[in-house]
Amino acid sequence: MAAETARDMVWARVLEDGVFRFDASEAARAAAGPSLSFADPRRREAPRNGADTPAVVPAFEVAAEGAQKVVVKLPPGTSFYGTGEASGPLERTGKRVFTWNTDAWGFGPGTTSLYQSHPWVLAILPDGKALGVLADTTRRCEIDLRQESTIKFSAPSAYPVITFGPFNTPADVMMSLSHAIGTVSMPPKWSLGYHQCRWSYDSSEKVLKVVRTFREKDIPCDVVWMDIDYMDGFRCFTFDSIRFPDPKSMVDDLHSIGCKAIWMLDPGIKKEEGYFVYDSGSKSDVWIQKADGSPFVGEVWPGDCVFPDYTSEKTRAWWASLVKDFISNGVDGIWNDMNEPAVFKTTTKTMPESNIHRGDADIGGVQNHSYYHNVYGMLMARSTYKGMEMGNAAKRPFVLTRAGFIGSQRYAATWTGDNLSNWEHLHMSLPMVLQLGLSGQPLSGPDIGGFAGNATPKLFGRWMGVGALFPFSRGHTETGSIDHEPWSFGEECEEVCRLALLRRYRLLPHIYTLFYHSHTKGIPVAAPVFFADPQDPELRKVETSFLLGPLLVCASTLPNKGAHECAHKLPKGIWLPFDFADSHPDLPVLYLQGGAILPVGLPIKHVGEASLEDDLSLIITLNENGKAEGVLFEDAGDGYAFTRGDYLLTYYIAELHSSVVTVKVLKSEGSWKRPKRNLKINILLGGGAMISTDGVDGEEIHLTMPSESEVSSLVATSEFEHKKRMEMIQPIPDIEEPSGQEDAELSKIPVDLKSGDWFLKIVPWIGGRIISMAHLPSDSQWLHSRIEINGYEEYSGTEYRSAGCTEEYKVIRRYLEQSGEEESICMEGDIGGGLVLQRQISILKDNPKIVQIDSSIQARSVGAGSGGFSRLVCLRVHPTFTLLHPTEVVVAFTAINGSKQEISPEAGEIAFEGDLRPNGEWMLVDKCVGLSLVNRFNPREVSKCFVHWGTGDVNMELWSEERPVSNETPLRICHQYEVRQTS
Ligand code: MIG
Repeated sequence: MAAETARDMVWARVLEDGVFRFDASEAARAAAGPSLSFADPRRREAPRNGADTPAVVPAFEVAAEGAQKVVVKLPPGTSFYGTGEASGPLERTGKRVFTWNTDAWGFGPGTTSLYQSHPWVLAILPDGKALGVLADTTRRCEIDLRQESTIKFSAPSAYPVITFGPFNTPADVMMSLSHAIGTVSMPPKWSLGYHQCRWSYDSSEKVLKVVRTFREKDIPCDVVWMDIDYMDGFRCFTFDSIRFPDPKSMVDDLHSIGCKAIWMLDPGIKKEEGYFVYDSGSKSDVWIQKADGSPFVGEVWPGDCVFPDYTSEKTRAWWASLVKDFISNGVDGIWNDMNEPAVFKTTTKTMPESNIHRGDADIGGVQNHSYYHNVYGMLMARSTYKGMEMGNAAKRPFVLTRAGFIGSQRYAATWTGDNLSNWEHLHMSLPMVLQLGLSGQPLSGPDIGGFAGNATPKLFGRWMGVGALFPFSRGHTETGSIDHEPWSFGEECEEVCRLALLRRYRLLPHIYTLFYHSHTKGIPVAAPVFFADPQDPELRKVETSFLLGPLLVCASTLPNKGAHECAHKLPKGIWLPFDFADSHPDLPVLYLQGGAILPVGLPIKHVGEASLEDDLSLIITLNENGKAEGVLFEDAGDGYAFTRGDYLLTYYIAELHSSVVTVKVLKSEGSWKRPKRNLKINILLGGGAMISTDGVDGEEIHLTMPSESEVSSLVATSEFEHKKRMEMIQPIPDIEEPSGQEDAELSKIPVDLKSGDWFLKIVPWIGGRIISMAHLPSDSQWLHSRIEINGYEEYSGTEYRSAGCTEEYKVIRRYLEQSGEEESICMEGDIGGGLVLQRQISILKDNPKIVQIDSSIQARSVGAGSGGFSRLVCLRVHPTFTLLHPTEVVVAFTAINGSKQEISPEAGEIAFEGDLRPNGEWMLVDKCVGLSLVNRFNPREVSKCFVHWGTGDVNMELWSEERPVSNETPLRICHQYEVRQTS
């Protein structure tokens, strides 16, 4: 019921020209909690003077309990971005995101909640102007972009909506947003080098060996990471005394070869008397409480844990002082993991929403966990940052956080969490990094090579090729995987990694300059290609290329096609390709925009190797008028002297006059003196060709342009040479089965079944499993969809993964809708002893709302001695469904005996037999979105129904009776799924 409507809506000018705050009503305005996204929350509250009026006005709808819906309607042809850390395509029309920080191991393109929350949408209007909309709530918020050109937010309590613009360009919106939420803290320059991580390099020797190997092999690297196993029994702020007996001296050794060390700190503190962190935290009363006021205890790595309540200054100060002491062990940076916060062995994967935070009044006061859940990670990072500052005020803190909220770039970098080693995740890593950039977080990157599973050489090399050009560049992999260092995948891959990283280091002067701009102005470092021309609708979905300022990086995420073989859509104007004589079929292709000067450095192996006196190069593409300009920021690379003017910011220009190009310093800023250094000038001509000359930096340098005909012959020669080079170079061989079957499986392509209301993905090579079951009208992905596990599967026995069943299924029939049939697939897998498991999956032609799965265990060649007929078999249907709202779901049905049943997650595991079985239908009800997944079956075929609630998922199993089968007596279960709207 809309108790309050647009009539009551109030608005105010805030922050700066073009920025407005809207509230559902005066009362809603008063009820809204303080901002946690704003760097200075008072700026959201203080009206500004001005005469401007909002061009875009949101419509509010408030339900009786205070839940608030906001709709922003924009002109047709609007494209959506932002929404923070979210998977799926870059252009977000058609998507729905729920802001709820979640430990999302193995997420897929359809996952709706990842580790971070950004209730923020960037809209590019049809004319190229841009508008940003922030729903300033910490609560679980639905961002619904399913309806074209319409933004819908809904959250359970009052919150203001802030609109930024429309402004002329998306960069203008991002700058304006940064005036609200702040910018990225200036990263130390070393943190823009390459980082090597794994779970875990688990001894000092191993850590040093890895770093020394980088040096021996001439592969650049600046940082090595210590994952949880460095700790003594996962106790934060401790070191394992055997494997890391003397961390300080290990770090001294690392420093002596130019490498930094980053160490993990999780929020879960082992509940153990005598452990100094637990004791001092208990004494200071810093733990999050249960509703009854006692400390909440949840299980994480160390076992039973308590959790610091970072919502109070007292707790943050306590944590920061621990961090400060920790720094003295030689800690260059800190990695905050598991801070959604993740809690093991719970259905919700986190702590109860009824837990109590004793937050300070200025951030919202005492509230339950549902209020602070999404900002917990950011507040942890904030206090970690503070502790690093206290530990060494002369250094810029470096913190990496997994969980975050809009604004967390002020304290920490981030990565895109536990991705998978496959091509889909390589692809997704590009839009994810871009999306974070468009949500205020410029310093991000994926686990290069993929976290879960084993990469193949090709995948790893390609991922490094593009990963080396992400703002944050770190290789990482899970425990138990094969080695994932640049040299772990054969010579060709190693060479690609070396080239990729040397490229990054040559570009570091530019990347560092971009970060200076991002820090001072709030523009993203890696931006989508449409930033170069927001009016061009064809650029708005481009997601395999991105801009680093005027530098365009074009990658390929296709296994069988290099970037040089793909057609890249270039923005209008002049874009000239170039390389560092390092072009390679497995590396991205680089272009420089007309009118740009790109500063590049030497191919160094770590940041400390560079000095201000080093040679510098400028790569130049002249525009139509024969002009170009560029900028370079230089300083000590760490510390804060730059804020007091101790830096050198140089604006270079190039101008062509009667066939002579003059390159000079237009102006410079800062108190650093320009050193005497060589400056190499390279003017791109096209096709990779360039003319070069040397001069002295700061002085005017002249270059004579070749004649037009000379230019075309230089271009032709260069193109020819380039082509020859690409043909000669050995690309990384495409070994599809390098190390165990799993990788091969990951690289196969699922069979799509798309018809009516459903879109299914089926993987015949993994037990004929369905890994995705998307209901199109509601945009719900029901199955828990990881390619290696879960989804919909069937067993031929009562044991989990019954022995004797081949994983590989044969597709024996496939009907497509186009051929006038219903969309269906029939598969068969050998389960041994002359038996097969046959499964037909169909979307019914006469009722496209229904998916039908018809399975049977049949006898094929059962004879004397085959073992078939005497074998007891049971057909067990085993689907795993994702719980989008784990606290608001139930399994509901009417039993054969007429009783009504509602099973909630607390039930854990429960079986229904005899009269207690559902009467032919049961359903998974999501009360939050008002949808139910109805599962119909024939009770005569089903002897037992079984519910198993897991962590964020549920199994609803159907078991046949257990008996032998013959030709005449197959075992069969035919059942259906349909989605029903429930109110
Ligand atoms: O439950 O510390 O995302 O990067 O290697 C897993 C071990 C905990 C999750 C992180 C991952 C890290 C891993 N952590």
